[in-house]
Amino acid sequence: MSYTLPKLSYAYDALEPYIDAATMELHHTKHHQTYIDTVNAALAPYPDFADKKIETLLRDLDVLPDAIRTIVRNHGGGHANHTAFWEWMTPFSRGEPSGQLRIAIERQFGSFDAFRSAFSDAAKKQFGSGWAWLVINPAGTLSIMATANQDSPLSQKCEPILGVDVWEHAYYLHYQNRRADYLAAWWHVVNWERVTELYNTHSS
Ligand code: MN3
Repeated sequence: MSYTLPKLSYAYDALEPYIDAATMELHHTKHHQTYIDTVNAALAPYPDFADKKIETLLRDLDVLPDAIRTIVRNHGGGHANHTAFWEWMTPFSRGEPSGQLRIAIERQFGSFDAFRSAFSDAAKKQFGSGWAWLVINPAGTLSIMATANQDSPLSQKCEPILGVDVWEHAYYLHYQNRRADYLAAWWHVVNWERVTELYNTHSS
């Protein structure tokens, strides 16, 4: 078994004007595909590991042979992170969360605006390539975190329920070096229904 590129549930131009079609197509067909091809090639000689879900491997990198641990962390992480990222965006964003997720965000961060501001800060301050995340931490509460490169919160026993890619390839074509402008636009396409679904799954 090997990993394959997931189909998007929307067209490459569906997130415009916030995320442009050229960035989406390149990001999906080239960047994500390369992570998949690289991790598949590394896992090919290890069928016991290749048969597992990528999330399972990322949750316990220590059990992997030395020869493939870094490739799984970087390229397997890239595959898992991007697979989730496409689902965290939608042309039909309702703008803000509601229900139990909203209550949990307000309890943890004071208000939705305070959460959005703290999450954006984590994304802006991530030096170089990486991600900012909203996770369910091992204590079962919500936390904001950032990771470098393609490191997954799963490797730190945290369950990501929302994440934003702040590698330059995610925004440079349209926003050049203006990461803050990209982030401000990205909030318009967040798929809160998907975030809620993940919250409900992992918080119970
Ligand atoms: Mn990316």
